[in-house]
Amino acid sequence: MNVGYKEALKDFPFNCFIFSDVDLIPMDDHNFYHCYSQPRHFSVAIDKHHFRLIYPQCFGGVSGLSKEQFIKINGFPNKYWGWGGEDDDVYHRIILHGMKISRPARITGRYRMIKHGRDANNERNPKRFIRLKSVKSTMKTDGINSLKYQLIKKKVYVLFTNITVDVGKPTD
Ligand code: NGS
Repeated sequence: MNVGYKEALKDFPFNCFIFSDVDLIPMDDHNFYHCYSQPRHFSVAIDKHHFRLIYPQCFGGVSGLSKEQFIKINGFPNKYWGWGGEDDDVYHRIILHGMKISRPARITGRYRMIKHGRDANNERNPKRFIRLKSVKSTMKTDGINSLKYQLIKKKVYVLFTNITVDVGKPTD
């Protein structure tokens, strides 16, 4: 997410960023992908979860933040390796900065999740729960201001740009 933000800004001075899991397909085109006065959670009703929000603090799937909102929260954390928790970390960052989550109505925010197995090297991250306990202090130093990566390949297509990067290995 952070790499996408950084790389997109090299191409154009965007002021709104939508982050979407690649397995989520919106079902209703009234679910407008633009930025709102508060950070937006778009994927509120996923078929896999019986078209319900699985918990009120959920911010995973498809989300959108203005550049200003993104900078305020120092972007996404970089210290979550493997599956889970990074979106909950962002939820806490938003709340800790005095913002609220904005959402579409359940009928509009419906999605289909493409069925797939777990990606190789994307096991559940056992450290996610402990990390989530210290967001208030870690958000200041872990985020867009500490992002490190090496650009390997950038291929521009008509509707999207495919970026390959090396993000290194976990250090703690
Ligand atoms: C929570 C995860 C989130 C994840 C959400 C939905 O449990 O990162 O499930 O996942 N949080 C933690 O593990 C702490 S889903 O079933 O849609 O793949 O986004």
